[in-house]
Amino acid sequence: MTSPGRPALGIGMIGYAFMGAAHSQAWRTAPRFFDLPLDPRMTVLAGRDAAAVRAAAHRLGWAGTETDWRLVVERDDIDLVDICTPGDTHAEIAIAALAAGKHVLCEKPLANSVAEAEEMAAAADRAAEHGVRAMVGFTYRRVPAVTLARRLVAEGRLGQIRHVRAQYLQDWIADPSAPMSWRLDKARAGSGALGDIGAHIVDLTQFITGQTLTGVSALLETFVRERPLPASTGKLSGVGGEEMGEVTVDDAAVFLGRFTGGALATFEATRFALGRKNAIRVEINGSAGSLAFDFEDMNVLQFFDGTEPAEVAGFRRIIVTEPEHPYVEAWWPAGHGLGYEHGFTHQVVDLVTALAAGEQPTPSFADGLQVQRVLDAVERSAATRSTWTEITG
Ligand code: SOE
Repeated sequence: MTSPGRPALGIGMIGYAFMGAAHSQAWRTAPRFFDLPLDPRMTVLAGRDAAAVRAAAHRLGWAGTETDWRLVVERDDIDLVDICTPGDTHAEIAIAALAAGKHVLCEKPLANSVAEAEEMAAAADRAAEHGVRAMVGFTYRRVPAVTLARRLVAEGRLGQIRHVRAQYLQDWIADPSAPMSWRLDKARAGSGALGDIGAHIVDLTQFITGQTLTGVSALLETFVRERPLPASTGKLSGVGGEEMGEVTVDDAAVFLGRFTGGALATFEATRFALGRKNAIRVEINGSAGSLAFDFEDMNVLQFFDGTEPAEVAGFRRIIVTEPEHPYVEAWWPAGHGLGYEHGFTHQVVDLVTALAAGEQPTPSFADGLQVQRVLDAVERSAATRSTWTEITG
């Protein structure tokens, strides 16, 4: 679909697995439901396997394909590069794209190390001098109930924040026979549950509270250290004689933290919480009220107003589907609910709106770098068994 009369925004996307599919639906859907100031064109999809990338482009709605991301970055009809590849390629692609004058949307976590994230943030600063923008994809910020939570905190409805409790619970590798994948390989993913899902709750809690973490004390654990390889490249050591690969990342991360405003925080990120599929839970207690969110009930925000008389006070279950709620007016009548994919669509809406206004979209690469510093502090704290590790920089 094209929007005549609006400046075109040529998109080149790199990668087409889970995140590529999620971003593709967002680029397809955003202009159909929202009145965007620019006309995003799904111009080219890049992947190394020519036949596979052609099939993916056809399925996901991309006009053309390339088998080398460098060719995407060089193309004159590309204004924005959308990076949906594993973390080990983020820095190289993003820095090259920004140097070529292309806006960048990069999947989270921003990078596999603080050093890479620093280079990316510096590249984004240089590009911003020429009006070229970079954004990192912490998409859960754009769940309407989460955006509403931030709004309530900013309005002072919670008073002074005292406790932040956050969990990200999944169970997709709780079974030891679940195969190796790039997400379990430190060289490709940077870290395990910590960077993949812990990064989300660090970003979410900082986003909702408007504060940042100042230090952490952490534990990391890898419960299953070898897993069957899907390909035939590993050593033979499994019980059934199957080829096994070494898991080089954490399976779970648990840490304490303190926020700039003095709030005490607890975080838990695990892929071993049997029965919990994508339970992102955030609970915040302030001097005037409390909030609770659970992604497994993502259209709901629980709010306790501590200023109400005790005889009627209690957590209220706000169904966040009213036209007054963030992003909702563009969608369905009240009560009809949104899903996982809508966060990605809202991300495109906010990004395109900021680009058209010549403004910096958020979260920026500097925000992504700050989250990376938190992840790094967690790893250092766990490795040194130190009781407290400051987040500096
Ligand atoms: C896998 O754990 C994963 O796909 C993450 O990589 C995503 O960021 C999260 O949204 C869902 O789970």
